[in-house]
Amino acid sequence: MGFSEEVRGAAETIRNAETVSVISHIDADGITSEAIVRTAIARAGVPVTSHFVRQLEPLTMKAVPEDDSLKVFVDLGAGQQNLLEERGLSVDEVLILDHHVAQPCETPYQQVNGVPYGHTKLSAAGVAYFVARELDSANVDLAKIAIVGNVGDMMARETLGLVGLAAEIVEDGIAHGSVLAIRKDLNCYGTSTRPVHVCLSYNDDPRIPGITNDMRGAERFLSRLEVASKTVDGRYRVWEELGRDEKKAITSALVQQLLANGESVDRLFAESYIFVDEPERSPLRNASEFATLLNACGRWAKPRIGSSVCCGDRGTVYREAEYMLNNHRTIIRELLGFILETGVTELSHLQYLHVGDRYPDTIVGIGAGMALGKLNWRKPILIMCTLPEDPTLTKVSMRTNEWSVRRGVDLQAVLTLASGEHGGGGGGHPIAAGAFIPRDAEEVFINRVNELLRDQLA
Ligand SMILES: [Mn+2]
Repeated sequence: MGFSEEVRGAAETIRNAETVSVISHIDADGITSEAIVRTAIARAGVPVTSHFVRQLEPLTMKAVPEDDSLKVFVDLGAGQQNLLEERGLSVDEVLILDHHVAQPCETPYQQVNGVPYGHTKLSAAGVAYFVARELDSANVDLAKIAIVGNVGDMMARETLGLVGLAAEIVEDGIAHGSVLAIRKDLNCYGTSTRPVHVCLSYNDDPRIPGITNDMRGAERFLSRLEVASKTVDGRYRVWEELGRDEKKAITSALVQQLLANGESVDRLFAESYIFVDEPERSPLRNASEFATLLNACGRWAKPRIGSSVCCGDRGTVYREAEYMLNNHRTIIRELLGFILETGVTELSHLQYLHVGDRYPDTIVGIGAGMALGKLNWRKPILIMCTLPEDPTLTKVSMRTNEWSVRRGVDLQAVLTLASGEHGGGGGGHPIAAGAFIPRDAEEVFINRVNELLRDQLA
């Protein structure tokens, strides 16, 4: 069986269902997956409800309703089939749409997953999109939301744009008229909402001497090029609204700057995805900023708000989502200040800090990522925090950058291995990963992570 057969089979199962319960994850990929699946199922005339979980583990299995509905697990489930089995779910009441590596399981649950077929750059939102399109070709309007999920799950980062099946979704979005793909845009976050100099100074992929982490340097850079930083009415301009010649002047100067420092220009450009049906300078205007808004909703326990925004809600719910985003940024700024003020402990291949119970574990990783650029960016950063709901556990978040990944660092591998040695669990990506460990193992664990990073760089 191939991926397309799995997609067709899933559409068939959904069509034949009396009612459906969707169980999804609270990050941008999970929220977009849920929005796509729920919309497509409702359009097919099947009653559907949904449930969000932070992760699928024994404690959160209670979110899975005990009824006769078809349970559709999205962005989770593949790696937790044993839990479905323990719960006594039968083959004909489960459908898994996921992109995580499947764990072996006795019960042959129906699944759509690109990974076994080599489609490793397709997130759950992408899988959900193909099932939705199979249910009804009119569901191509959901391509935009699928792109947000894929970009939010870092499917475009390594390859500087979506590739493979995810690129097919982009083509659908372009044909539908809601998506604009800019082939060689600046590889930078915040091109629709951030002042250009802020955008440039926050970017560390690639790292540009004199601009990265240097907001004044970035401002001077723009004024040297005679690019006006503000509009006539005094508002800061964003990258997206600059003229073609202004963009060209900036990127040419950045190329020169990188070459002068002997740095590669490989990562200066990337494909970006603009949603032409969203207002300019809105966080919904491009895929990566839209994903941040959804992550803000999910990390502060309001995934449904994000889901409603995906489904087109632009009224009071959208204002609440904007509030979540601003609040999210304020607390992350505080966390960043705390990390920098407190300082990290440096080991040979690692820098770390324990923030205790001051910040929710759902945002600690983001703070770690931001702090890295302001600390010794050559060493991966590890931040620990305690979990108020379980004082015996410590949540570990790690972040590094493309520079280290290119040199062999893989944080997911490190954390999975090191946490496994203490009966904990980890996951993520080479550049960003997290894990849970027993609290009393912290010290041994830190030293082990340092050792594993040294081995990876050897
Ligand atoms: Mn995902």
